[in-house]
Amino acid sequence: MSDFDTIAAISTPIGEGGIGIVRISGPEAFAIGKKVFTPRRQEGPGYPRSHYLYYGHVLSAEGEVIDEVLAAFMKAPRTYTREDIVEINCHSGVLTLRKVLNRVLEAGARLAQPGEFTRRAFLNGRIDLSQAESIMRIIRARSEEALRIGLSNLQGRLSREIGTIREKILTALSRIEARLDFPEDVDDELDLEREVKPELAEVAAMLSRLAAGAGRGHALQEGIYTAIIGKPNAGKSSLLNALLREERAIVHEIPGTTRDLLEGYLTVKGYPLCLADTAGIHRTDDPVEQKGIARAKAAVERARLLILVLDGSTGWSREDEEVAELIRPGQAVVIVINKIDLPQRLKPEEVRARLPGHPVVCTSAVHNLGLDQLEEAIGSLLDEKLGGREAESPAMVSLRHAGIVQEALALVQSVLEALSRQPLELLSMDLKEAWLKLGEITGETVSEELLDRIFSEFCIGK
Ligand SMILES: Nc1nc2c(ncn2[C@@H]2O[C@H](COP(=O)(O)OP(=O)(O)OP(=O)(O)O)[C@@H](O)[C@H]2O)c(=O)[nH]1
Ligand SMILES: [Mg+2]
Repeated sequence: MSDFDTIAAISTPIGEGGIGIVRISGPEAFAIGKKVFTPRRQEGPGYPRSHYLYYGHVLSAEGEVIDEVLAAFMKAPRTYTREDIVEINCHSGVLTLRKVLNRVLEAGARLAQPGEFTRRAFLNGRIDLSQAESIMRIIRARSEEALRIGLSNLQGRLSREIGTIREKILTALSRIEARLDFPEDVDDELDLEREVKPELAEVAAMLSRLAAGAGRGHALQEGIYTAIIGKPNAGKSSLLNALLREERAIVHEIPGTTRDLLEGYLTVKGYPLCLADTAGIHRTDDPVEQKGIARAKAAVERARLLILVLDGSTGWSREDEEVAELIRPGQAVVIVINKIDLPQRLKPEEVRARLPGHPVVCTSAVHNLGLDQLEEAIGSLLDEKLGGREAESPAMVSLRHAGIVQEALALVQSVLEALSRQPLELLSMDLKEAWLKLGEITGETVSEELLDRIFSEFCIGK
């Protein structure tokens, strides 16, 4: 496989739809496009004009019509990949798109790998790596804020911030290196503390700011896994249905109704939640129920947010105690006292005393009471846990970026601490490493394996 052959793929989702696009990119794109596409009108010597839409047909090698299409020929470099591109707008039937793609492959293109079009945009210097990654994030964004972050990163926001930081590290590094290379030229009195420290302190502050926003950015991008837990019959499935405003889960007065995990998506105060309804947790001999309970416990492990449902009509029980013991220290929990439409045997004060430090909300899942308060409580708790809604949203959204920033921050901090004690060689080594690390975000110092890993997460055709 070469980076410069001609590739093709179906670039729209597979399924029935208005249009589906087969995209071809590379040096042979125009030749292949002309081979498979026949314009309806007789075209003159200027054919095909760049960035112009032609009406016509894709024909098989035998001259049979495969589809009626619109084709665009786009000359490099003003294209997505900076190579010649041909896009064929077909009727979006699974079979039609496959046939058109096969015809294109038969005419000399190679099937593109996942993310290969975007990888070429990166390799050809149209976008840097963080911009390439933000394209995937835009496609996958589950909340308005995540989409905004993705778009601002595509426009180069993160790259600019990282660029500034790397520039500052380089300045500090060059001052240290100057002392290393020409010790005699440098005034011994010259104070490293004065020369390098302010620059590096600023770098550390900028990196900390980026790191602080990472958790929130990531949560907004990926969604927050939220488990609804509680003893059998507390009303967990009813609450899921009430929050999703649809009859998703089976609700029944028989305890142990829910056996398997059931998930649904919901946006609460701008946070994308993946809500999981779980089996009621209690001791049981029923093997199916036991499996369900094991899944419920795994969901608790995985969850960033727990909605612990108590039955207000039954009072505190040992089963509630056992469920509450599953909460991990530091885990975000909202406690719900459900069934407030019935005579109450569980007071919020008692719950607060038993499980201190968590917000308590009263609801009736069957009468849709208290749901707004529940959403409020979830929103405030997540604001608190994820670092609040700053005026400016965080730039970072991927764990990869967060990891790199953390590593670079640790290196810069260690240099700052050891500035007057350590040999200059060591300081310079650490700074160089921080500079190189940060280059992995924009792709300036990135390895082939890392590129493979990043782009393999893309979909085919992007
Ligand atoms: N009165 C009243 N009944 C409720 C309320 N919420 C749930 N119920 C009833 O309680 C019973 C159990 O509800 P579910 O939602 O199935 O409870 P669950 O916690 O999912 O139960 P399992 O799946 O068995 O663990 C059903 O008969 C519901 O109609 C409520 O707010 N008020
Ligand atoms: Mg249930």
